[in-house]
Amino acid sequence: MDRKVLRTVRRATASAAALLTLTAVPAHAATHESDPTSNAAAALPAPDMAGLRTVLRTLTTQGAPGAIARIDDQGTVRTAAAGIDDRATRRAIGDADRFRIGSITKSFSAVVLLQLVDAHKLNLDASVDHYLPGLLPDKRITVRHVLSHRSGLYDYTNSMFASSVSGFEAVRNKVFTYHQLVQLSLRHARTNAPGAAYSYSNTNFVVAGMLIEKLTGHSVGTEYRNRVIKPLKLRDTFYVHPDTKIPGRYAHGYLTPDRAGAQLVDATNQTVSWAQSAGAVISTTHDLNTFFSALLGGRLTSAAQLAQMERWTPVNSTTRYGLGLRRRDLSCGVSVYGHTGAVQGFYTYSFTSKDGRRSLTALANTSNNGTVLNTMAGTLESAFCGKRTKAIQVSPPTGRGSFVTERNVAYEDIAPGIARD
Ligand code: REY
Repeated sequence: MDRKVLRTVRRATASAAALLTLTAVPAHAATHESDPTSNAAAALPAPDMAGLRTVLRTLTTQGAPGAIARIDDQGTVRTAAAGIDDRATRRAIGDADRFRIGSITKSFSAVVLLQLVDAHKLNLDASVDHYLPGLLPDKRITVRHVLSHRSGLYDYTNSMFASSVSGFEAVRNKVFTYHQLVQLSLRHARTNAPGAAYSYSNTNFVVAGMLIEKLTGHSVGTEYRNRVIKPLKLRDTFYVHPDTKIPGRYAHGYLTPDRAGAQLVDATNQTVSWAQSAGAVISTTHDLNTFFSALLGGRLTSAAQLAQMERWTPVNSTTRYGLGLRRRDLSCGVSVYGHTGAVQGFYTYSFTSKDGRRSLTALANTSNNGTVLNTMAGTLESAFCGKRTKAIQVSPPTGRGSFVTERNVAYEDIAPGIARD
């Protein structure tokens, strides 16, 4: 790659990372701030496609075999790709490739539950115990606490994946019940009192899956299909648990071992039973853009329930969490709405504008690589901030060093428990 281009990307990535500075925003009870105004797609600068392609190429130099991005903008489609989707055949990665979306599944689960609120079958402020008696040890934990990661339920994946490759191999073909996963969490002390702090935990969205099954009498797969996949005609979106294969054309996912220099592990085939309603959906860039456009465009829930999803708890200086929904504040002042996903072999970012009319989904087919994850944040900058070459100076409020390592910030953003890497 051209040296100058690479330098520009490095600067852009560094400035994006600086903006992700962890200023340790105290995650008290939800603050419910309102959103910045005027983030409608029409008011956004044109996407920077050259910048986006450069970010994708950079990802392939940082350890991702391949990377793709797709922008859907009021009927205009823009795609970019770099690298390969299969290290054995060396096939080029492409926009039609299906992949595992990890925690973006949480947004699907939240939508199902908010539709149930719309149908008066669920009350966000009721105790989980009201619907699932005896499951949790603390009756003060509400449905809202669970969907906003404020329950204090320990994330059992922290201990499960303390060693990334052996932890993964131990569960890749396992089938867990939801109860078993909750029990794994309850072996550990809770991280906070209900409602007192934000602490990202897969356990919360396992409980969400249990609520879906209890209230509807159907599996989460059936509910995703009936309430999201079919109405939005998402032809490339699947919930196949406990099947281990991705149907049709797909990108292989390559897990990066903890030991530097070790060979990537092909992690494509797995049950994802350790995540289920917290992370087991399969999709494409097209379908995820359609999903978040529909959600923010108000086509999946009532306006009242979308407003509930957008009651924000601070995570760090640039990220907030609603109900199964993230908000990221970009360097140009634009806020975008969506989710990130990390499942072995796949990192995904999927975000849309306030009105849902411009969406970006980006995939890199590796994981457990903090550099790749952070560089991916650059796809949001290119897609929503357009051409911005000037590096932004971040002055830390404390006067201490502001350049917290990219690795910490990104891991915190996806799942804080992984930060110990
Ligand atoms: C699980 C470990 C990450 C991923 C996780 N994913 O909680 C949910 C999400 C569904 O937020 C694994 N990391 C990796 C490790 C770290 O094993 N020791 O990066 O492949 O999407």
